Amino acid sequence: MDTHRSAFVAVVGRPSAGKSTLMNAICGEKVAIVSPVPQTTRNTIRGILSKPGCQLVFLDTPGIHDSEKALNKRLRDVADKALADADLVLYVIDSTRAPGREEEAIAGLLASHADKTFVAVNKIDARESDISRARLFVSERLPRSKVFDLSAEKGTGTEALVEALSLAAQEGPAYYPEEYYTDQEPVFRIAEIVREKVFLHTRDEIPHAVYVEYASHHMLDDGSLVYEGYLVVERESQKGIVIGKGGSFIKRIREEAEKELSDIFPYPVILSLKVRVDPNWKKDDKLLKKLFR
Ligand SMILES: Nc1nc2c(ncn2[C@@H]2O[C@H](COP(=O)(O)OP(=O)(O)OP(=O)(O)O)[C@@H](O)[C@H]2O)c(=O)[nH]1
Ligand SMILES: [Mg+2]
Repeated sequence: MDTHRSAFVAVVGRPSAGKSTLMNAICGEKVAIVSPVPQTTRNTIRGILSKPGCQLVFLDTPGIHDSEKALNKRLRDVADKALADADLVLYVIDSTRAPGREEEAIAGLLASHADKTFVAVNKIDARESDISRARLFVSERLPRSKVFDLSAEKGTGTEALVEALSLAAQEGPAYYPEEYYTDQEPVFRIAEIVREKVFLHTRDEIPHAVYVEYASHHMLDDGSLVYEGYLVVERESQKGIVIGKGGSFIKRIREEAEKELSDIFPYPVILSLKVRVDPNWKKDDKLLKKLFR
């Protein structure tokens, strides 16, 4: 019998390049939350693809962003650690955007990993997509890396990439049972889905001002899970926006999240959400380390 192969694959790239969308498309499940807001992902999210004889464990990371703010530094550390832990690297480039300084910095970071780096030129379905510009950028900086044109959103072009990653995986065990597609704890996934709804329905600084704090959970006799938590914001004015007129906004978040969570879990999820203000949460290094790993 053939030997089993496996690999940890770090998914890296600029914010909003489509890393989480691509990982979800490959794993066939919504493992990581997705939104048009840059820096949606704040943790390393594992997505697992098991095929006969091979398991790929994807490490979806926060987009690498040039900035010295404490939060951005923390997100960069999370991505750096995933890179260090990975056997292979999947570098996602948004073909609709001109590669600027940020893209240059990421390509520079990956130069020493070129042999184990696979490049996804993403969003080729979009009207603004410029595949040759992205390919030229890659060929000049990572000439030894294999490049794949794809659309993570439409799920087209991903098979060839998965095939190449599987071939590059070395002999190794299946780290997770075959039916697992992620290793996230239910309470973490619930908080993420709630955060996604906030990201999808707020603008400007609000998405980045929010985190979801877990308080407690319990099961009801009918088998439903009750999750209690806080939407933590930085300012009193943001609290008003997140609650909405007569509680309308938070109700919308709750209802949309509950609906989606009931598809993800085999039991209904009931959310009890409150809003609280913590003006310093983004400056608290200890808290950031605990929240973003
Ligand atoms: N047209 C098009 N849009 C895409 C594609 N892939 C992702 N997007 C969109 O791009 C936006 C960002 O996608 P994400 O998957 O959240 O990007 P990300 O790289 O994980 O972003 P961060 O977590 O913020 O670093 C979302 O609005 C997606 O719907 C694609 O193949 N085509
Ligand atoms: Mg993401």
